Amino acid sequence: MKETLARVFAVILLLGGGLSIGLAWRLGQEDVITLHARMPEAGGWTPADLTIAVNKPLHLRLTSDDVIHGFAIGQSDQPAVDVKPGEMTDYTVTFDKAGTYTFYCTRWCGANHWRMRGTITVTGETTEQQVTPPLYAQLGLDIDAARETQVIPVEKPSPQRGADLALVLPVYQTESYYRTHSPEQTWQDLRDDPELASYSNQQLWDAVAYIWQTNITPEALEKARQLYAQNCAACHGETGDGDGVFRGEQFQVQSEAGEMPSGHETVVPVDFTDPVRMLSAAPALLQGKIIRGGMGTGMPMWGVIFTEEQIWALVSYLYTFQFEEVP
Ligand code: HEC
Ligand SMILES: [Cu+2]
Repeated sequence: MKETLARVFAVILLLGGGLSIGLAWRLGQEDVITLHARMPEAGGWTPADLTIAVNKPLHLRLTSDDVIHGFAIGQSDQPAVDVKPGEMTDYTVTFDKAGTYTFYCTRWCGANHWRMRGTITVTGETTEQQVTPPLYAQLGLDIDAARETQVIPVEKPSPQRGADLALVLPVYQTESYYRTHSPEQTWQDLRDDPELASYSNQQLWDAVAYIWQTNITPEALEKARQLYAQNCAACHGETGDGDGVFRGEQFQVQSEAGEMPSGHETVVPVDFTDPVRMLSAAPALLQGKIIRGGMGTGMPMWGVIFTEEQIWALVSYLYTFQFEEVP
């Protein structure tokens, strides 16, 4: 009898112990959110909208229900992590500013990969922040207007050759000039300059390439090259000719509400090697398109993903498809 009692007691102890451990575990895990990744056609991120208070850590456990995805938060330095089927990846992030952030998939998981986004609302006091509108908006540029370069260079403009004119060009080399003028406008300004009357059209195009090159550092260009390979090449092509692997996909026009494509119209990715199109585009215009995306086309909006610096670097990188690069 005594022995049986002791046994029952032991079982109760064990059970009780187990229960309290379970309870402690649950309390500890309370604010951990399990975030499921699925290809956009199968639902994308679940949940797709997260909320956390400012300065409070957001604990996520990431897992995939189909293929490998990646997870990153836009405009953040925190590196992307892989999200694998059958595995849990812990990810913790703390926001020190209230606002809305975008998280997104970083691995090409299918034709709709870039639609795989979600939002994190960070609640708390919003500090008064002066938000400067992007340059294209400040300039009142109509970024959707049709453009066509009238004067096409015979040879690919070379910054190296253009450096010969460096001494006669100081006025045109400022960052604000570079960002607000298309290569063609810059060329025209040079052509109209009586001081430069003795130079040939091609020499002035080389000078335009030189002005471009002086407004981007090799480091920034290298970072942009990587961003382009990861985020843009699948549509615009490795060589910028618009012939990426997803070129064959139908670029369908989105509905006004931004729903998944259902329309019949298609728009193909822009060919960045086309001088008729690209030499008439100012950096401010390309920046605007990258920030905003192509209204209703397959061009994603990147404003919420990249920092301003990254977008300017990408813009400068796009001209490498027009100008010769200095080795
Ligand atoms: C899912 C496919 C897709 C991806 C990914 C994509 N684009 Fe595009 N992009 C397009 C399409 C389609 C257009 C044409 C849209 C339009 O004309 O409005 C376009 C247009 C543009 C334009 C406008 C060019 C012009 O002459 O008006 C720029 C600039 C651009 N993309 C840059 C980028 C950059 C930079 C990235 C990567 C960060 C990128 N795109 C990623 C599909 C894509
Ligand atoms: Cu994905």
